[in-house]
Amino acid sequence: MPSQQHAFVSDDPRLQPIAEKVLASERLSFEEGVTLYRSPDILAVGWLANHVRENLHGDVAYFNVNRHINPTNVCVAACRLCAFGRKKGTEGSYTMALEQAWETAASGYTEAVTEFHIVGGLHPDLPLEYFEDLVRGLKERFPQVHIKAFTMVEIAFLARRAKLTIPETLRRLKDCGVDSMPGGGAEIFSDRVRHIICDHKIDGSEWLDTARMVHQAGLKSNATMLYGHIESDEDRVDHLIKLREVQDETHGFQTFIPLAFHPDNTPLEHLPRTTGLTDIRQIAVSRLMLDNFPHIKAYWQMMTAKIAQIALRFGADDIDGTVIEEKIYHDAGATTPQGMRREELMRLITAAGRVPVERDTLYRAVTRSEDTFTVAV
Ligand code: V47
Repeated sequence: MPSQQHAFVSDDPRLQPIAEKVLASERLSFEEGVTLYRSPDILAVGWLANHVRENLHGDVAYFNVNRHINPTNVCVAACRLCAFGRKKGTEGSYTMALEQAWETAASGYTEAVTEFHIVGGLHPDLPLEYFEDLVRGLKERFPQVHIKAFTMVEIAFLARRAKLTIPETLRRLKDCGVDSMPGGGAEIFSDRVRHIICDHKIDGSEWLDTARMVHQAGLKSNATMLYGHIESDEDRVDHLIKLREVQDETHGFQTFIPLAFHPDNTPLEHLPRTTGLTDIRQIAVSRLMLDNFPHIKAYWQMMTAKIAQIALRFGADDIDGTVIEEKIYHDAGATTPQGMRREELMRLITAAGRVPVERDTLYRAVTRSEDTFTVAV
């Protein structure tokens, strides 16, 4: 049952004016965002986030049946945050032949997937045509499946390599069947932090500009934030506000996904992992600051199924999908399973007191019979 009938109470007097604004649907400021990160009253922060979440989505919690495909881990960048990327020709590096990528798409669970989530390294030699052929081949073989592919970082890289503008690159990718873009590569927009954790990537303003162009091209995208490394509370609020500003302009973001840094096998291995409370608070603050984002995702693979369940009461309305085979987090020490069955995702959501709704990538309800699906339009 939605819990909005209870009144807001908190031992932290700094939360009272924030609560008044949230209850009046007013936008929170930078300083108020910092206060939400620092308040000891996590239950009150969560209550407010849950209030917003239930106003938007009632008791519904979304999941999807998807498959991740990482065509290559070869990457010219050497981001300190990453355990996935390899230099070309070094041990553990791989690049899928197209046939292999299409076979990967078909393998795994028998449940018909509604989405392919495709991201990979910045390969020095793979031309734009490889990715166009990859996507075209997937569309031929799986015409019903939505293709959510290539982060802003990959798009900017592919455009530069092909000597095309970003809008031209987007047009080509759209023409061969890309339907939307995932939210990765945003990390933290602060230049100071970016120089340390991902020096070779596009900077924060380029990421935001690329997202703008994606949305102007008529494609939806997601957005992420990598937290739990060397960023400050102020860096996190700055990141959220920059996303909120682009969203005011374009309305092209669907979902925000906060990603907890996993340090294993990275040059930042000495950093501690985030705690459950940090993860929960991140979900709640995201829901409260991103007043123009329809969805907040508690990505179960990253935060564990148990924390994702709790997050459904602290602002999240989505736990992501079956995934089938995850590499980026598992290379960095994630201990969650590689994938999860549809039934299990539904059980987790139901046990959290929410109503599971299978969605497609555009948040339309999916109805299944046998191993096929239809989408409500
Ligand atoms: O861009 C890389 C992050 C992202 C590490 O859009 C790491 O629906 C933690 O973006 N520890 C890829 N994080 C994942 C991603 C994503 C996942 C699920 C759904 C969607 C979506 C997007 O993972 C990267 C980077 O920000 N990452 N290495 C690490 N060691």
